[in-house]
Amino acid sequence: MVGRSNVGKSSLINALVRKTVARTSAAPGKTRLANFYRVVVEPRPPFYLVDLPGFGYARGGDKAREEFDALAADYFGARVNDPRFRGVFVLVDSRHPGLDSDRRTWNWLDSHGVVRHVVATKVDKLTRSERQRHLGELERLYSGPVTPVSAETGEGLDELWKKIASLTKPTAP
Ligand SMILES: Nc1nc2c(ncn2[C@@H]2O[C@H](COP(=O)(O)OP(=O)(O)OP(=O)(O)O)[C@@H](O)[C@H]2O)c(=O)[nH]1
Ligand SMILES: [Mg+2]
Repeated sequence: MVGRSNVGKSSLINALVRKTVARTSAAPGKTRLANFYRVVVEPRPPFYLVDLPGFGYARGGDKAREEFDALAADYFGARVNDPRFRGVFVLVDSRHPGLDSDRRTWNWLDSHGVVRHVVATKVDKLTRSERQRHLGELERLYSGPVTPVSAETGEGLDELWKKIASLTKPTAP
């Protein structure tokens, strides 16, 4: 799970596994380390969901940003060529489509050949007309399908599980 601070990465993990495993907070900058969650859905082989610290967290100043950049470079640098690393969900806040920092992250992942998918969070907060407008805007900006989700109402979690299942399929030997 990759995305700006406070976009709902940790909440989405909790919603997916229907259990509070990840710490969440109304204030940005909650998750400070990469957290690995081993998920077992019988009879499939276990896999890991990874909750990364958010980017764009201003309060910690340059130091917090440097720390995240270093962690991200370290995290992805060490994994992009590892076949066990299956891809990234880029979480964007459905209320704010088209933020530069989200676009930069998407492009960075693209340039490193990372399999990625856009997840629009907090859709429960959108009005009906915003929903249509913002989701359309996101699909246009990211040139492809976007999965709208809400950790609050559970919307989109089934679709996300399907996506996870296809990403984590065992590869042929
Ligand atoms: N209404 C609504 N609120 C949400 C949703 N998902 C997360 N939130 C709220 O958004 C805030 C941030 O959620 P987190 O899951 O901690 O965000 P994060 O991306 O892990 O943040 P960092 O760890 O700081 O990077 C919390 O107050 C959550 O309750 C959602 O789908 N709907
Ligand atoms: Mg978090």
